[in-house]
Amino acid sequence: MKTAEDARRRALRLRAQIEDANYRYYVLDEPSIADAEYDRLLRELEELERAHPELVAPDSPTQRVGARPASEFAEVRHEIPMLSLANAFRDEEVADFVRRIEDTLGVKDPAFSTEPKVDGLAISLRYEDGVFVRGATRGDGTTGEDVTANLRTVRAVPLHLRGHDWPRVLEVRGEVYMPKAAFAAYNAQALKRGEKTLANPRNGAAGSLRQLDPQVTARRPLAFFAYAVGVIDGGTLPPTHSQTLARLREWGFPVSGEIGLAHGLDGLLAYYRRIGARRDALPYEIDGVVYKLDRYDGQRAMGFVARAPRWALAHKFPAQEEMTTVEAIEVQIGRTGAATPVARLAPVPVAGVTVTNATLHNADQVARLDVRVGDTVIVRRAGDVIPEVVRVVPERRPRGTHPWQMPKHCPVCRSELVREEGEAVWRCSGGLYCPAQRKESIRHFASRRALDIEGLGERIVDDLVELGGVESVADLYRLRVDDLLAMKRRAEERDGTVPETVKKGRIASKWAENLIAAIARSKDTTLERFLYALGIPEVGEATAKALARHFGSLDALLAAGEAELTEVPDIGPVVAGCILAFFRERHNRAVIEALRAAGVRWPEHAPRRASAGPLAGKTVVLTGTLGAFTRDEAKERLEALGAKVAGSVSKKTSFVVAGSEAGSKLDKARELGVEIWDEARLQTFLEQHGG
Ligand code: JCF
Repeated sequence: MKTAEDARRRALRLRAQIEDANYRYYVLDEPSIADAEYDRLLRELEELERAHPELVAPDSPTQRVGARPASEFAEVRHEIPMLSLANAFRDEEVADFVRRIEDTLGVKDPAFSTEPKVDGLAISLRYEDGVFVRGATRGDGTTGEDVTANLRTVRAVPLHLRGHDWPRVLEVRGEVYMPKAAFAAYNAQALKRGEKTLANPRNGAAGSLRQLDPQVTARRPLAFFAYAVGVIDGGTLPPTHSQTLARLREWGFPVSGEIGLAHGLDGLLAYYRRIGARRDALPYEIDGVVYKLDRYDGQRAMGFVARAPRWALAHKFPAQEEMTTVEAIEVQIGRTGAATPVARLAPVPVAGVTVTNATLHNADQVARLDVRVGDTVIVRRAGDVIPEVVRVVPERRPRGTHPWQMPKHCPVCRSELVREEGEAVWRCSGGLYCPAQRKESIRHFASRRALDIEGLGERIVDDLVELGGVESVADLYRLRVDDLLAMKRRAEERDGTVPETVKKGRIASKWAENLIAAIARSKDTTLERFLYALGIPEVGEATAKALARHFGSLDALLAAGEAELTEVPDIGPVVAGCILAFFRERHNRAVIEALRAAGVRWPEHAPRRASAGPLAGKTVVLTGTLGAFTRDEAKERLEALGAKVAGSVSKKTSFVVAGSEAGSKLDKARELGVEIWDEARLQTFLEQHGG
């Protein structure tokens, strides 16, 4: 039985570990422990606090969730108003801004703190004696809403400050946002479950913070960047904004890693272009950059106009959303037959590119948005992703429109479109009879990360399938220069274009020779690329790599059943089922044999057969901290002896290796009567078996 003192000490230690993990993840951007480990620490702390309620403190990490739903938000008056920023779109406007500061202050090329302008929701966080006491939205700048309970659920918001020398009262301002990846993952899940999707990361952040039930907010993957200080009392700040941001970081607040210091107009514009070029690569949405005069004495001298400071400017990027009309809704058939509705749009420039098509994802999405032919819609193009329809503008709907419906038949091969139970996608049932699926599978096979056949572009694949007699990827390797030239002549006749093959015979034959050479070069490949190129459903690059590593040769893989397949790390019954179904298909077997016969080849090695090692057929779970090796090392060594290392304990677990501070998995193992090894036993075993 643990004494109260033991429990208190353990709780302190757990809190420190959890807070440290948060700090490393959100502030330093260097994750230090796995999600599962984090969850385990948090669960242990929860259990401890449940057994010893006197240990619960408002700033314990367990208090991030748990507050009860509210019926409304209280108002919060901002002691110092939360201002907005003046906007600029053109370089000249930035020049005016800089000139005004230079003229007023009588300085040349002053220093500016520069940062990306994150597309989220502005909030204020109040700390008293280092403890988070209140969080509020910006609202109209004077009065916001008290969303303390919701902000507590945001792990990037510190519940108490780190370090030292913070003012007794400190109000930190910043932006709550939803990272792009978290937004995409959230929507993918929501679509699967048939729930409402979020329109964009910004709405995601705003909507999540305005949930009356903090439990809902807690499930939304929100993050936070600090960018300014409001009220302070009982302490001082450094003389510049950039130093203040560095201080905030030390106190535990995430600050954007893209922050910089720039001098004069040229420095600002260079920063704008640099961030603009990196925009798509950033893990969060931004709509511009913010310049702030760095010195606070300069800021005070500049003062304010109306609602915005004269010492700061938001330099915006061109809009990524525009309005246009839907001229038609068509269905595109992908490699696996998935039918994707696509809106054909009146051409509209969006952030510098003319958009004429936008994806509608699937039939459910069309129904949810209720997009109809004739509608005016908002389209969005975020970086390199496919443009999408965000929403309909209902006021602009013309009379006499009808809800859209998925057609009954494939627009390409007329086969029936079918939908599996519980699936969001409709598929063409034509299989490889459908030219659209054949074309897509050839494109995939030839793509850069697959067999990488240079010059086998979109148009040529269309022509090869329609006019070149190419039925499957295996036919590519039978093509000769003459076949390509004949195909091109037929394409020219069909299109009524000037026959280049006649006019510039030499050039045309050069093109054909190059393509034939590229096809020939692609024969020398790797098993991993080959497996990926086959386009087996659910087998992406990572799975192809794992399969190649595990089985070593195609024949070993072809001979594998479900039991052998699920021995491969990260392959479960669903993926195994897809692989088996693919290889069971006679046509697929024939294509593979034809490819091998044509000379497609790769180096092979003996299978890393699990059934060979002393731990063959055993499933092992690792928990707690091991002293002598990292988790990954232990996993690798166990796998080398034939074990499958799993993440959770079940009746099928052969044994659990428990390091120090093992928690719920160890409890589960005890509960189920699963064998438990300590680290010493594992070490002895590995030594004895040369693992
Ligand atoms: O990232 C932002 N959205 C952002 C908004 C950054 C800032 O530095 C801001 C802001 C709004 C007002 N600064 C102020 C004064």
